[in-house]
Amino acid sequence: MRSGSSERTTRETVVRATITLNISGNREIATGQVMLDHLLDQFAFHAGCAVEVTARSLDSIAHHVVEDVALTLGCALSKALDDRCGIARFGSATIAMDDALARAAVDLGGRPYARTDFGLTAQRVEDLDTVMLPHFFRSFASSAGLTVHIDVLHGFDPHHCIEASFKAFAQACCMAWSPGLAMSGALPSTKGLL
Ligand SMILES: [Mn+2]
Repeated sequence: MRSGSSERTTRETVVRATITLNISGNREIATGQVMLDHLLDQFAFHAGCAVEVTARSLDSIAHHVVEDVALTLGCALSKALDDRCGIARFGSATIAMDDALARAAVDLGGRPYARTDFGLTAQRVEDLDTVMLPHFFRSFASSAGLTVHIDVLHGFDPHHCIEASFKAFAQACCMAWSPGLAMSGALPSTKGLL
């Protein structure tokens, strides 16, 4: 079973994260931010993984919590992927949520890159500043060792646009870390190194 845990303690936050792949287990997420909790819960459910995340802010700055949760969860994911042998490596999904249509493509090959276009004009959704969304995915990509491209193709309700993006990212990740039919347990790279 692929599982990984990570802890990050700074003068700004204390974050703990555990992720177990391909299991419909616990989703215990408490970051102190309701929209972030909601999005991570959607991610865990639709990626088919168990996720535990707790975050405590030491400086009451929301920006630091979002960034550090992304870094810590990404680090836990990298540990869960271990040597990355046998995974499909690539995944993609397009998800509809009422007016919103979001597409995500993922490469779990160890190359950190995130490009996101949420098409949002809203500056804030619930208690989340939307400027934090690209930052979340950049932070997650850097510590998880993944490439992600997210595009909201249509949509006018910002909550739907963001939630559909996390669901698409979740399904793309699930496809990418599931056993690759062509891989037979091998490293998914012709280079011989990820
Ligand atoms: Mn929602």
